[in-house]
Amino acid sequence: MDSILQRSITNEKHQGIFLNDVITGLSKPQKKLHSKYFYDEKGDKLFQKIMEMPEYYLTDCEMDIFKNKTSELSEYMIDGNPFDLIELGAGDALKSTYLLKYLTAAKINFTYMPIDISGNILSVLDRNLKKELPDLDIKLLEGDYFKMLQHVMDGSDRRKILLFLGGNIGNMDVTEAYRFCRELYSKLKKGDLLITGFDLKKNPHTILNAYNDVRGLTASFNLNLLARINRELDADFDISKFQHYQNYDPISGACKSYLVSLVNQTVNVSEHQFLFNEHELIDMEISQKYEQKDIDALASKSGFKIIGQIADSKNWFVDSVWQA
Ligand code: AVJ
Repeated sequence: MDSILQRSITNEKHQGIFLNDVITGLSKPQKKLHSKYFYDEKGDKLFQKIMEMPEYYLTDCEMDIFKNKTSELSEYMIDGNPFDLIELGAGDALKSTYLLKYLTAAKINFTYMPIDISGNILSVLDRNLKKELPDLDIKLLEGDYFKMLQHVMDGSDRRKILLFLGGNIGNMDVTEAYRFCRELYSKLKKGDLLITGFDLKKNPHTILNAYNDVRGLTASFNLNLLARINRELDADFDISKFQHYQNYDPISGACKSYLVSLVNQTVNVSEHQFLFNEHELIDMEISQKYEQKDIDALASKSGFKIIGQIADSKNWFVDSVWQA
């Protein structure tokens, strides 16, 4: 089976958008960088290491669901008609592979369509899946979620099931998450499904420890974005003059990471100059934690109906099944 690699934009255009986002973010009164840019080759590797840390429970929890509750999960998906299984931000698809194996073994007629902005990770995924599941019908989509989703929807009348796993929705604040779900809803047809992972509120120490790890991997993950900007955008951040600071607010559920400037300094990015005062922060990432009422509100406000939900054995993480 041939997997067609669809690309929405060229590399040069990618770089242009990256530069523009960095300049815009660092020009704000509260300096901000977007965590979606954490994932270059180095960042991918650091995130792999983060997922292997015992403190970082999210992956283990969702793995528990996909490994041990696969049949329950697939019951929501199977209705006798062929469908497209579209994974937003597939990465290495470690979790979804359990589902793909299950559906393939059950002779379900579906096409797997992973969407990712990293073409590098998609080719790795393709190679691995070809080995493990030679009969899987797969179509790789490299680029922006909504552009690729639109591309897939155009002229297709097959049922769609979207996967948005790993607590990726956590990288949006509550308003952004609502806009995101609303936009997904507007692209889907009635009856289509969205399956999303939510990391739940729990003992605040457990949450903070997952992001404030003693080995400093999360710190390196954040600092790597400055290094990436140096590598790709002709910039001169002195990485040793920034320090990672992590914070969790158990009331709002926002787990946030910042970089603190340790001195007064000037940083050049292409032709632009940015002044950092000592102690000034760059807002780097949010990992939003949810409680059930927040999930219910998000689903109904964006037009979906919750038809099922599967938790891991500790009840720390859920995959929520929504119908358009
Ligand atoms: C990939 C968004 C789920 O927020 O938990 C891990 C990224 N950041 N450690 C998360 C991340 C710091 C992760 N997600």
